[in-house]
Amino acid sequence: MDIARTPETPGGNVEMADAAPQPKAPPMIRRDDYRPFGWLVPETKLDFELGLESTHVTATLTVARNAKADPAPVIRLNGDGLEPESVLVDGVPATNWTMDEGDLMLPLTGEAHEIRIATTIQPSTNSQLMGLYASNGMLCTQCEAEGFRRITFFPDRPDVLSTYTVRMSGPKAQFPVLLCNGNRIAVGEGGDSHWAEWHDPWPKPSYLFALVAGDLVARNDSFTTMSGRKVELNVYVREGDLDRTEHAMESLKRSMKWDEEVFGREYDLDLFNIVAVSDFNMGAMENKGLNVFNTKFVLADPETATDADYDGIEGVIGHEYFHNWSGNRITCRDWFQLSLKEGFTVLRDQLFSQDMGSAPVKRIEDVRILRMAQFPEDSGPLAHPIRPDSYREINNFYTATVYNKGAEVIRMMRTMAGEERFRAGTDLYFDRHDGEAATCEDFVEAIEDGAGLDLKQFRLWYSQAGTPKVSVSLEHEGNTATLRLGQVVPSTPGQLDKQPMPIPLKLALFDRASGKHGGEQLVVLDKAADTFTFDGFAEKPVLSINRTFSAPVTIERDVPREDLVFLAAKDDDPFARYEAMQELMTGHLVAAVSGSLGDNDRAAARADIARALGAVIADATLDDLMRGELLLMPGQTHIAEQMLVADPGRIHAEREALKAAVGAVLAEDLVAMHARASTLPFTMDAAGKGARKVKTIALTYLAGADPERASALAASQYDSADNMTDRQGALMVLAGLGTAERTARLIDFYNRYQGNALVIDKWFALQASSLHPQAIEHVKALADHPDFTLRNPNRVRSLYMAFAGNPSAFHAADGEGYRMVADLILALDPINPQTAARFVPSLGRWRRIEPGRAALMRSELERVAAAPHLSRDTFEQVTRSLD
Ligand code: 0A1
Ligand code: ZN
Repeated sequence: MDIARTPETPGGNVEMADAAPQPKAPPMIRRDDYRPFGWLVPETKLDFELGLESTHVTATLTVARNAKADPAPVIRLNGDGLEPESVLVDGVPATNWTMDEGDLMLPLTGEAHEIRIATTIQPSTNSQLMGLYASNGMLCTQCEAEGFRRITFFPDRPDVLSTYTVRMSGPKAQFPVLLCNGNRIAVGEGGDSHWAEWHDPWPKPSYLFALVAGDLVARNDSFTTMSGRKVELNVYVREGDLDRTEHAMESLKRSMKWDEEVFGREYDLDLFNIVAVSDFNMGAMENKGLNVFNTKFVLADPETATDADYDGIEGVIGHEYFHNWSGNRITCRDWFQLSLKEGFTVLRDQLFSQDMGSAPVKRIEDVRILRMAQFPEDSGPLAHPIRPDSYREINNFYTATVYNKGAEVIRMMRTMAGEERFRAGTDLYFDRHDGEAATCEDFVEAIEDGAGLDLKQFRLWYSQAGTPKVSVSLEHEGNTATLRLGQVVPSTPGQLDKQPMPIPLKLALFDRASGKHGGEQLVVLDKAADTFTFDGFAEKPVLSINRTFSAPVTIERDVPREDLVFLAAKDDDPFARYEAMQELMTGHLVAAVSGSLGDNDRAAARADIARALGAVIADATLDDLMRGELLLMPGQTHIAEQMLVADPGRIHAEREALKAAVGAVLAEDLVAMHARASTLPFTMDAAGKGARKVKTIALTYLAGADPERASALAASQYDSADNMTDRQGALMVLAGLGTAERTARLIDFYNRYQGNALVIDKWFALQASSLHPQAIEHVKALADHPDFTLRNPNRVRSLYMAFAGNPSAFHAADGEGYRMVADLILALDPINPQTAARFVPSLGRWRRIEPGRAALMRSELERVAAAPHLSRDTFEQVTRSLD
């Protein structure tokens, strides 16, 4: 039954005497309903008496009427699961307060008051990991988006900025380190206890508050800013982890320098602390001066972290650091503006990583993430614009759309303006809105004014959901090439009619004979259809379009295979080369799956693909990092996205068959590439990383064609590995095979790294994502493993996210995979709703899956929806998915 619509839609819920009671839907929050808060809170004083079981909090707020808001006789102080122990107004106990849905409603008569409220919270039972919680004996906080209200009563909304002074006290032995935002201004001790007082001079919203208390050690360093100020830097971890923090610290210093050079942004406190915690719902959090990180994005050494882990750490450290300006100095007016800070900061971290390593490879990786995570969101029931119009639970909107598509939208502005003018736009934005809670509209206006762009129509990218489809055809007559472009922005839930949007497309027209083009051009398609002509082509050129992925769209074109082979080999834009290779393989797989290929056509396509891949292996002008990208097969999600309704079983079979065919044709080339790359010693430079990348890719193709040979090679790569990239790559291939080498290496891996949580996460994930035909059984057994727990989000993700992303297992035709994920959601929801709700989208794709499986997926969603006491998070995702 459709419980989403029943409580809210007028007339949609016909009350019947014998109908089961409907759960009450959490209220819908709407962007249009924004009103400024009636009160300002210039100062906030917090006093924490810390304990794992029980922490006593006294909050003293100075409040004053907000002249820019409607008069508010009652102040609403948000609370979640709190009980006020005492409420004082101007030092006098108040009795006239009431409670409303967890919030404290306090009538105030004057222009300004001091409010003091005491509460007691229980960090050790806080399994949601929002607010103040215990993790491995330490205390830490997570307040974005609405966690602060689980600590004390407060106007917990991003447009209420306050200056915080915080005192915390607790047992010295248990909590030798006491940290908060800003600068430590006083310390003291008495008996077994000690205290510290912190002051943050920068007004901030409550979601940026942070506190950490625990037995931690720090890697210490410093950074001198462009104006010559020395900033103390610390990366705090548990004692045994200190020697795995060097990369994090170096990444932080590189981020600080880069933001000065590229965006002119200087750090604004004398201290910057990072703390790593092992229980964390997300990657990391940008609390002012006290970033809290998931250990996954701090700890690394070559023995335990892969090259991807190293890159991830650099990117996330950069991301959180860059938030200091794009997020903290300028924050969001309300949560609908989340992409203001997240889209912009993702773009900033992407550009940073591009500059630190291989720019084209980073661009390809970012596009792959967008296609894997965001395109399905945009074409499914949870589609929303980068600036949503409504939500029930804001946690559900920390999405690939808000983050990654948000970054693409700003990247398009940068492409249209050029780097220099874009910088003028961002300078103006930082200047104009420093210290404010701003909107996406403020950002667009600043870019318009600063960069000199007209973004009137471009604003549609903020309000329209859905990935535009751009149709492309090229005709040739005489000396003229005519390019016809069309665009359709697909309907999405709640948005049936869409306007055409400006789509900046970088393109080049290649001369077939010379393999050269006369210069890259930028065309902006801003109508439903348009035509562009290009003179001076005696012969029909080869079109390279959406180079560098200049717009987040799907290109639909009928292009001869030989043109793709040409571009894959000759395009001077590395992204376009990758794209041509992907298109070559995707085009074939889509045709093969939809049954439109005869045996001869199939064989011819496979031969062409193998030849193109062989050319990539042989191309001496490529470095291995890029070679690896060109050799990657398109993921199953990407292939499924090309079809209206997909059959995961058939896609999997065709994709594996192509892999096997290529592996057979190129066996000797792949083995030679593996041997050549294996001679390189371990280094962290591009050559070293590239060598490791192509080694494992070679194994994956070989595994499809000749499992015994691949297994032997993988086992030897595993046994001789002196780094985690090689070892994990080899084990990934072995985990998918039924050979003798598999079990021994899996046991060895576990024994070798037992006790190292981040590596044991990999051990779970490798098995859950494996191609092994019994992967489902393995996942069930792993769920009963003593190291598995629903209380640690990293562990849950390592088993179940990996499983939900493993098409052959998750989409088992009998629906067992769907049942397992629904069971997980139901078991996890009462413990950690935020993480539980993140598993819903995998089942929510049912409309795009063949009818047999679709019915099974839907019925699992219905089973979840029917459960009593669902969290707001899961309720919203499940009901939207069933709508
Ligand atoms: N602002 C953080 C993301 C984040 C959001 C919510 C969290 O709470 C569970 C934690 C982190 C970022 O973009 O890094
Ligand atoms: Zn962020």
